[in-house]
Amino acid sequence: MQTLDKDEAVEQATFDQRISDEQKIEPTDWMPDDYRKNLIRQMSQHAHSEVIGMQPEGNWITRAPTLRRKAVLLSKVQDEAGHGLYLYSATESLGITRSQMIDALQSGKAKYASIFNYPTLTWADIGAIGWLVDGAAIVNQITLQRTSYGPYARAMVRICKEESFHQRQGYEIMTVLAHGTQVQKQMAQDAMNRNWWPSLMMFGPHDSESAHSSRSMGWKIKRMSNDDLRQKFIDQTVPQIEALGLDMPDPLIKWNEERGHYDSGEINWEEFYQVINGAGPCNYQRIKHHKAAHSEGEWVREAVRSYRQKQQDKKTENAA
Ligand code: FAQ
Repeated sequence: MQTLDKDEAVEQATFDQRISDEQKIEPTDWMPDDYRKNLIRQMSQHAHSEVIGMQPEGNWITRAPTLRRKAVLLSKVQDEAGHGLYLYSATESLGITRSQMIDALQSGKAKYASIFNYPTLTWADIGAIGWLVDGAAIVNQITLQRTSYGPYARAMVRICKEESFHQRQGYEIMTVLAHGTQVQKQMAQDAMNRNWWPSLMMFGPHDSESAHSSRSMGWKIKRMSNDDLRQKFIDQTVPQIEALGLDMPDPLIKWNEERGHYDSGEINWEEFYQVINGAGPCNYQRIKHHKAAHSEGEWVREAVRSYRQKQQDKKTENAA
């Protein structure tokens, strides 16, 4: 027993040194149980966000205004499915199965990004999502390319490349609408106003209220705090709002010379906690749809299992 403790202490010291030296932790490396659990929590929630995030945009595929817009939106939504798949696979390398993760999502044990519990009321929401939601996701994910767990960091490199294309296509939709007719400009303004606060909520609670931040930062799973990331997003987005010629979604947005950042108003945290705890405008609908799609896909999983069994039986037969 004592030897085991000693071994573990050596493993822990090696792990700590690797984290401090900016080396990546790989699936076969020893890692503390809490590090593994925290990664499973964050990565699986990230994967769920990508997959649930397909729903609000999927709502407009059949109603996109032109063939070009439809083709682009279809590809974007497929990209999000791909991101979900890389992230589920990367999470599986930590010793959890995909079906355990899906169970956690469907039973409400695992969360997904709050933003996807809001409706997409007009075509302009598709522009606002690409611009603001993908924009906020990139600000966070660029830092996650330096996260300490190798498979997660590598997944982020590719995901960031695709998200930056998504962000540009969203901004292009907003540019066209903001420079279009009065009604189109109003649609752009309204979609931005509605998506602004939920986009800021994507970065999570204030640092002082963030349950996981200090440990995640210590392990270098997170590389920047929730509030610093949110500020970075605000600072980069305000000039884009000005360039679009839209009114600010928050009257308190103002450049602060002393801080070198934009000041802004306070998020409605009551709304945030309601949404992450299951009582947002579309939470019920999102999970209901996920369950239906998952159960309709059961025949595919069944076919894969039968095929695998057949291959296995053949191998055993040939070996006999
Ligand atoms: N929504 O202690 P913290 C995308 C939860 S990808 C829901 O600060 P942490 C692409 C948090 O989980 C968007 N829950 O947590 C796309 C925890 O609850 P728990 C997703 C939230 O982990 C674009 C509790 O509150 N990106 O959008 C939220 O240190 C367009 C306490 O919070 C990622 O997941 C929230 N906004 O920091 C797809 C990035 N905020 O688990 C389609 C990776 C907090 O104890 C279309 N994740 N919570 O039950 C992260 O960077 C972190 O997990 C944070 C939260 C920053 C989200």
